[in-house]
Amino acid sequence: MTQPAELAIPPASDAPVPAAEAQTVVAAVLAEPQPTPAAEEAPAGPPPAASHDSPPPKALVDFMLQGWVPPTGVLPQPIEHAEAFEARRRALSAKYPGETLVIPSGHLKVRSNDTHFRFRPSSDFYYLTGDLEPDCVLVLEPKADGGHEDVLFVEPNPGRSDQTFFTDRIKGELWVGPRLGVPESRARFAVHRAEPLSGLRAYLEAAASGRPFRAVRGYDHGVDGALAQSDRDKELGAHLAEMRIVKDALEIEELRAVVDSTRRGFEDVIARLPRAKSEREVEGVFGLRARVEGNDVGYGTIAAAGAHACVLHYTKNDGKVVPGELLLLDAGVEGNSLYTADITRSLPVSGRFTKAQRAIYTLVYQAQKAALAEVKPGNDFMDPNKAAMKVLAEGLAKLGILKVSAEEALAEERQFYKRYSLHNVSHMLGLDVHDCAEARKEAYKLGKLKPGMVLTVEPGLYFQMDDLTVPEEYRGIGVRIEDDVVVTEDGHELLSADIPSQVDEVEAWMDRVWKKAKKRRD
Ligand SMILES: [Mn+2]
Repeated sequence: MTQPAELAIPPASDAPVPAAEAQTVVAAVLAEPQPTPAAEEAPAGPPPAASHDSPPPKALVDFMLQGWVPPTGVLPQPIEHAEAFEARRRALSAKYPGETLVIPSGHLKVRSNDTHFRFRPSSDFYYLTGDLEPDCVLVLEPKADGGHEDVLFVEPNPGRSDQTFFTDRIKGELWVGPRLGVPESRARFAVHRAEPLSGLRAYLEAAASGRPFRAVRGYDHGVDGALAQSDRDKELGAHLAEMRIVKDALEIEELRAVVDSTRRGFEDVIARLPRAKSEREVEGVFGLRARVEGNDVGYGTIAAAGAHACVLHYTKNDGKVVPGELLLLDAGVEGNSLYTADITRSLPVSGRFTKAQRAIYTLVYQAQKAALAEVKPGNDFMDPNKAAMKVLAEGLAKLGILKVSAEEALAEERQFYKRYSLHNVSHMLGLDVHDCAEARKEAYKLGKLKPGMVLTVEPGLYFQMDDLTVPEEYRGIGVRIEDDVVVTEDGHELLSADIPSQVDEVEAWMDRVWKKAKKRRD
């Protein structure tokens, strides 16, 4: 997936909050409770019901509350890799001595009326806890003797002790399945303490009145309402993004696994291509792999056939798949660990590139090769981009598409090559497809590549159907080649090396997949 050339970098401040300011932070909140949609914060009173529900008579409630196997009281085992999540919390703790830190998971989001999107926690919250449940809030509470205590606020699980298990269609166990509850969450996520969500507001108000705090914003109405905003929050967001910019060993393993799933998803699509009628079908086939092997796709699949490939984020996927054209497939499996791949291949629907497609494809491939050669520690983040754009500009001049020399086209004040290349070639990749977007410029776009960074390398060329500067034979051709790489101590490792990208190798790959699919059918 491509990203706009300019990253939005929020201003940041490290300045300590004055004590007086800290003491007034909750005033606004106390005066004015924040209205929230029913699904996003449990309202007082009867649990959420729909207009087509019937309220249960008292006799039914009494009947429903009895006759169940009593809970065992056995606490769950800690999640796998609990020590990696713990290490991240300690690293965060060390950065902010004496400050309260608040990181929410976020809430269910409404799709329409009373239906919701499948829940996916905020990346920072997941990175620090491994917890996938909605409405939770992680608080790092400073200890008197240094360090922090990890406090996880969660929705309690009343079991069969009140009627909500069968009447609450948002949280009831018989509506949406079981959730952990308070002591179970403490055991599962190996935090120091877990507390019921009902105590969060009073806790935050008390905590914020006594000492400086920072919160990750925009995910939780309760948190945003209870704590006054400041630049310190943005600094916390930037710091978390910068923590996540260099991946630990576990994260690189997770990324390796989702890139591999994504390869299988691409092969599913290739196997289907001879029969595929539409871009929707391509999206669906890839989506099946993503749901079978992972959590979901990490972003809206771009299944852009023919001239749709010239629209960078063509996620409508409402067109036909026509033999002779290219299919630009930009897709990534998001694993159950929420790390996502981000791969693009431009595939000839019929299995063979035409002469014009081959010429453009090869140019993009050469640009990617040049960019990859610049992915090594100590290089500027922008070095791969510069290398790719030089190759593209020279190629465009050679093809007669650029009417000025490559040098003139590359000049800062012209950048004419961008008419056809449109976007930069790299972004960070991890829990988010455009990972670490809140990092400060000097740590990301204007920074150096470091071992452990995972980024995409994805040059493209896009010739619009109505572009009179382009020879007719190339109009409507869009090519992007996108791979995922990890920076190593002495260069880089191509995580997607098993997904062919050289022009002849792509044709051979498609042949292989088709032969295998035929064998399975016979
Ligand atoms: Mn991308």
